[in-house]
Amino acid sequence: MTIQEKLIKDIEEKGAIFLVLIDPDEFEKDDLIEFVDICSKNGVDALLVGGSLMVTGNLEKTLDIIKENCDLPRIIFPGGVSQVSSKADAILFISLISGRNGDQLIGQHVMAAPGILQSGIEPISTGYMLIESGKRTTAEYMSGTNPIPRNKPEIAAATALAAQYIGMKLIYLEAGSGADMSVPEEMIQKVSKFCKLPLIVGGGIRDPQTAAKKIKAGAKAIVVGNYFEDKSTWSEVKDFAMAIHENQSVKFV
Ligand code: 1GP
Repeated sequence: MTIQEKLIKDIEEKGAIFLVLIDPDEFEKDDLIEFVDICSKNGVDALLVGGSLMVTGNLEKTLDIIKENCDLPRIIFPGGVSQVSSKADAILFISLISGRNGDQLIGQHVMAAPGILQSGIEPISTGYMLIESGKRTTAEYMSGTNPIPRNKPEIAAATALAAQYIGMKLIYLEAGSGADMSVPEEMIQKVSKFCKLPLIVGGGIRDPQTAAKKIKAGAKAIVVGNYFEDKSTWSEVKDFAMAIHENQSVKFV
């Protein structure tokens, strides 16, 4: 079974899935060992690994530590073309479809594709949309693009539908790591009504209640990163998982 098939199967069984984002720049080895153990025992469905900057270049080391300490799928969430590694299980092959920067739509992909083939990891085609969330985010700045205005759900819905027609496999609505405001429920509702691809929502989600609201609106995967960079929050991993898995199961056709 591919990682994409496993994610879909988990969504169908649990209603929605819980993805934790690990930024290799933010974790010391001992903390990482402890944290991934907590994740694997408390309902996290897969780990995303990556970051917009990756200052320390610890991607491979981080992937190794995760593999040694838990069985969760490791999916690279790349901030750039250098973030490809055979030590992962899969990579979100992201096109920044909210923007009009050709390099982020296809240019980086051309450079990354041979390395992905060589690494043997599974690329998962993902339509990635930045959504306005208060302050300007790292992702907006680094990509040189404008986000979709948060009061324009119809633009997000049309963009997601276009990605579905193009043949992408997942949609990711992104408010940005540590965003002041998460993706609005109204937008999630509209996108999930128009587009039949599994919808990932992340950025600025800091409590299980907010995660549950996104699921109720139609999200099929919730990403939490920044909030778990403070050890004192790790006891809440289970609460997030329960809030996210609580809902009815679904079937993708
Ligand atoms: C960022 O969507 C992810 O790319 C997660 O966001 O770090 O704010 O949880 P947070």
